Amino acid sequence: MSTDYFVQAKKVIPGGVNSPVRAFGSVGGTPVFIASASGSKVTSQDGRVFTDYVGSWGPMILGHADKRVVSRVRRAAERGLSFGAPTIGETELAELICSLVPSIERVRMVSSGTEATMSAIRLARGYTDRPLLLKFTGCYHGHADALLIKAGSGALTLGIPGSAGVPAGAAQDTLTCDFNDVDGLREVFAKYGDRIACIIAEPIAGNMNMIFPTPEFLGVMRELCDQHNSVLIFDEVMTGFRVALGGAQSVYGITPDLTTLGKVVGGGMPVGAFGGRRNIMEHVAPLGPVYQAGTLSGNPLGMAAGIETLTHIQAPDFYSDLENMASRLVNGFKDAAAQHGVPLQAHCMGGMFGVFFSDEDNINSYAKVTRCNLEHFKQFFRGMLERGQYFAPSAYEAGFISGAHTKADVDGTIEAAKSVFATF
Ligand code: KE4
Repeated sequence: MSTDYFVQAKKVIPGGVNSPVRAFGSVGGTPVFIASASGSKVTSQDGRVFTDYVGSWGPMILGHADKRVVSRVRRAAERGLSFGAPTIGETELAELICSLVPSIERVRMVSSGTEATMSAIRLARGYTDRPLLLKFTGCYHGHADALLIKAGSGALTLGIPGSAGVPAGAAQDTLTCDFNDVDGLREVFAKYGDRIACIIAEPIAGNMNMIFPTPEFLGVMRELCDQHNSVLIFDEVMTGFRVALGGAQSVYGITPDLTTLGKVVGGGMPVGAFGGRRNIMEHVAPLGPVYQAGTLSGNPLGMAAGIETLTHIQAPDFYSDLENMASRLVNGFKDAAAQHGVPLQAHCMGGMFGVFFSDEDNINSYAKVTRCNLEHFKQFFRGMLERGQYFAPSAYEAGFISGAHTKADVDGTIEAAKSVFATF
């Protein structure tokens, strides 16, 4: 059973997991040890099958073990795993990224979203010769010291929005503001504008569940960065190729100076990327003075998975089909909850969705998210797990649907939700 695997894992791995949010810390019980996955399903080490709405936290947009992706990765592996030298696969993925995200004129591959955001911030500081960065409460940009300030995702889940080990010197140059607080954002720039190197923002916040920007919020970021010559970084590690083919920036029509990518861009392999305006990116070594490097950056297997994934998400109707499936799910949840008098809000964009146990409508702030009913979430999470439905073990994470999810999958999930809500 998973309990035995967990006991064994904890003897050699802190908390038995290689990333905290996987530990089921906020929902209780033992994490499910996954043995395999295919399409919309994951299979546990003890043989249970679940319909999966985590998708490895976003990367598996085509579905698990997509035959085209696996085949390309296998062929790449047979030619060697890593060379530490340039390969044409890196150029091919870079060209794909630049073609799909027009604001990206030059792009550098790394091996995680954390590396992407960490590097983008160093680049913004080097380009502007300024120290301050501005992030938003509840947003998560990976675990680099300067970004573990009022962070979301696992940090928020575990109630540690900061972190031990981050010295004051690393945190002192990080300013924070509430997501969607336009007045607060203007005040911060009025006070610090000429020292702010960059804003880093999730254009749709996906690490305090899923929070949309208000109509003016992203535009005001762009206006203030232009006014103060600060760099606007959209962290699209989660939203990139997830909410739309061109990411959130293509939905809202706001052009950032830099974009960070992860998750989908690697199709399940360890790939991240940062890119943007040529005149900024040319400050990156070896062209410029901002150092950034990585032994496995541009790894051939990661490039193979990314190329195949970014190729197939361009299929006609891929995103409309994805959003139709996500809409079917969230509308099914809302109807099921209403039938049983369970306060629930839910929304989606592309293949990403958020579900909130709250009677407040228009959940558009960190404060509203933290007022959601955590006990209801735990009851939902555990009940759904018992019914073969695998959701993120945290009330502060978004959910994901893949191109492999079928109406039968989603209708089965909705039936399971009806059965769970009947127990509320
Ligand atoms: P990674 O270093 O985990 O590849 O990416 C960090 C990151 C950066 N930016 C955004 C917007 C992100 O969502 C993430 C990572 N997302 C979390 C899930 N919300 C990863 C899951 C985990 O930490 O295990």
